Amino acid sequence: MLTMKDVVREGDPVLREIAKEVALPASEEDKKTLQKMLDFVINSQDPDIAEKYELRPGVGIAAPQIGISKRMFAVHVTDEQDQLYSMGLFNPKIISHSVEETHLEGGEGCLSVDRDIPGNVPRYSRITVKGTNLEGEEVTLRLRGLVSIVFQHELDHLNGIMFYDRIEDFKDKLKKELPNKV
Ligand code: UDB
Ligand code: ZN
Repeated sequence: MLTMKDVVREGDPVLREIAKEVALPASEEDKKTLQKMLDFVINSQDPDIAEKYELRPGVGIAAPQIGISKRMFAVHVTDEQDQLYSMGLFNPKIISHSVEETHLEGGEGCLSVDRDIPGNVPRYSRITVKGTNLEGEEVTLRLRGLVSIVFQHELDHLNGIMFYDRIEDFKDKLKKELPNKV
């Protein structure tokens, strides 16, 4: 069973790598790993298990976060209409997205980041994602709201991007543009 000890933290170079495509059909080993990641997020949301193993209640985890630079992630998250998205995906890809952007009120955190980093993280409001699930089926998902933000956060991990890379730091921007004025 995966615990927080298995979660690599900020500063580990694996979090900055571009993860490699998973060869399909997925090997038994890759399926086992992805199922363990899904079990981790499910377990982390069970109050008794979370307390016993000191798990942070997570909604998603990407393979680089357990030190495996492969394009796969697991999510266990309920949308605003009470629909549960509980799945592992191999080689997920955004095939289209809205122009409109959104952000999580109160910013984002990350299982691999042990500090609070405030600021809005701009995300697409709506995305269409394609990938292959643990059953080996190709799936296409049209997502919005929290679920869409979780998928985008996990997809970023596969491309070496951390949520705070996307925070618009207006002060820093201003410093670069108007160094004499700040
Ligand atoms: C999380 N959970 O799992 F808006 F019901 C975060 C942690 C880092 C705080 C545990 C989270 O945001 N839960 C949440 C948010 C809501 C409503 C709700 C539960 N992740 C997963 C992660 O680090 N994956 O790599 C961070 C999230 C920030 C935005 C999406 C993923
Ligand atoms: Zn994260």
